[in-house]
Amino acid sequence: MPSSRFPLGRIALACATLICCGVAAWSQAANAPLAFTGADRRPALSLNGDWAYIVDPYFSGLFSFHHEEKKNGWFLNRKAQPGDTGPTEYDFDKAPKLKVPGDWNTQRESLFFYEGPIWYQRNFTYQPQAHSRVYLHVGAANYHSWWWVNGKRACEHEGGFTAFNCDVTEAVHAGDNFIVAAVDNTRREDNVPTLETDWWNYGGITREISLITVPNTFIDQYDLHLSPTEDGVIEGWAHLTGASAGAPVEVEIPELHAKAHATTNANGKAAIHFSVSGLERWSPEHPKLYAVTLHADADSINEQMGFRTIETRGTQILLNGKPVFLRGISIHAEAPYRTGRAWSDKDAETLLGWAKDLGCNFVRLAHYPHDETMQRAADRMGIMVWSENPVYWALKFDSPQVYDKASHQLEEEIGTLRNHASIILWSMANETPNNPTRTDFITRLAAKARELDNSRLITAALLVHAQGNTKIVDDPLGNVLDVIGVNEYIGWYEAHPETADVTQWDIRYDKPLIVSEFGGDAKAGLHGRDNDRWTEEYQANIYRHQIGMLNRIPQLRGMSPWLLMDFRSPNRPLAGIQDEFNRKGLISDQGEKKQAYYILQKAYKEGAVGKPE
Ligand code: GCB
Repeated sequence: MPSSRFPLGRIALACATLICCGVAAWSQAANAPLAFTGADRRPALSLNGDWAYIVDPYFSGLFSFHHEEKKNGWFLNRKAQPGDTGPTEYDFDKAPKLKVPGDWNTQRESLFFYEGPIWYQRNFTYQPQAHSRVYLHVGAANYHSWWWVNGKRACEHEGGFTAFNCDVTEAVHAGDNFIVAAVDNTRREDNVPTLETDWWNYGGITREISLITVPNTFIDQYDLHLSPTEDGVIEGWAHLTGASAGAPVEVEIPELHAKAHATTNANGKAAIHFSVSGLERWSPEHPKLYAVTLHADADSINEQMGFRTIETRGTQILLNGKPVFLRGISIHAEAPYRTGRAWSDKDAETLLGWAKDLGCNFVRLAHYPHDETMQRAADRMGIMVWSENPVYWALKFDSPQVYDKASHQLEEEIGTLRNHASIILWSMANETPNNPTRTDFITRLAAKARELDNSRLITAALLVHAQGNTKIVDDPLGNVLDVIGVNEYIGWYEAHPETADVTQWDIRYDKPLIVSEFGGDAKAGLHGRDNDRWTEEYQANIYRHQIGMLNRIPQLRGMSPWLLMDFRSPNRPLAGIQDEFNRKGLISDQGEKKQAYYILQKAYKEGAVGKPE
């Protein structure tokens, strides 16, 4: 049954599936996966670990030789029996293993460039509890995945960077169980992102996976934030599934001796509004988190949450009512030292620890929603976050199905991450082509983001154009943004680092501006003169001249240079220098700090770049 939460999105996704893979009956039969807030706070049986895998480039585990969906596909996890009338040509018990979480590309040399379907299987034992529901919680599987439990369809999911939850209550039983999944990272024109990106298309179950148990009536989503208009008031809502109107919901912050009582309406949603006194607001200088408990019926969730406000006033960004300058850096979800997709607390703490050491109070988590472990680390460490939708470069903006995919991923991103105080900006897109179809698409997406969460600011990284030495920011998308992001590569893709000294900015919006990217490649340890491309000196020279230029932009309220750490990209084949890495990191993938790191660090620590007002 399609879920009532995302009815339109799911129908559109079902159609898209039918076209691309011919799995006609699939989406109707399986449950639509749901986004939950705080799924990682639920009691869980971890399914991390070794999973058997079978590489299946022709997807013959699911399709017959005439490309019809098989009834006896590999999801049955069949074992050959004496007397069988035909062969069983797969056996998960004899298959090799992959670590989950983990992309497959960095675990097997033969899978390094692989794009296509791979089957996963693992056994688990389970004891169902009375009056409860069981969900398979998947942190992320890139890009398209199909899930079966004990041979029964569980769900299908599209989108490689958002968490989802499949209801498997009817499929699990007491004792021995098994899960089979097919994960397909094939790039397609009508996917989000689309065919072209500048990062590695890491495939697989890339984030943590577990079974979570909830009572029959439970809180699937909740939103709590400090009111932007009423001093000392926390407001928001909680949504209960399986509840009728009038169900009581309670929110408690023991440290503040604060308790709120609310009741659900006919849609299962309870509006929350209560006063607190003595609240210490979350900020980078004081990342105070409170234990918060939500109760409803037999359900309860224990959260760790910070409270702060974020707004704009003219060209200023106000955090807790005070102007702030966002000293940032961009970050890909690339794992430090081992490469591959980042997922662990240690990955998050290493990346954000470097950002802190650099003097940052802000990070741009590009170019897709990062793992919730990253947002939780940012909450703890006091780092403001720009969280981004994978609307990257030239999607098929004229396709309603593509819009539905982008909008669905945005719903999952906000639905999952909405309570992290660290997130101050939802970014709608990166470097999209300036035309009316694109503008209409992203305008609708921004309206959707505001409808889902009006307590944060909306941004996007725009392209700029130039007349002589003047950079002009006039993309009409700027009209729908609260904060304008712009990317520019003076000294790398255009002109020379020194050209920044004579560059003027003509910004047609009276809004705060973030230079969301600038930079250049340098191979760690490669030295030369300031004008020798690929050397640390060249990159450092770009940063020196950029900092001078940025200080001449009166409405500049933040920056997130491209980027903290080198990352793998198949677009970067230059042998001996790039070797399939984008080398614009201030730190190499092996943790070596380049010269430009120290230049930016000095500017941030001495307050020599940017001003809050
Ligand atoms: C950009 C993109 C980013 C690329 C970067 C580069 O403008 O937004 O994804 O990786 O340039 O290095 O070219």
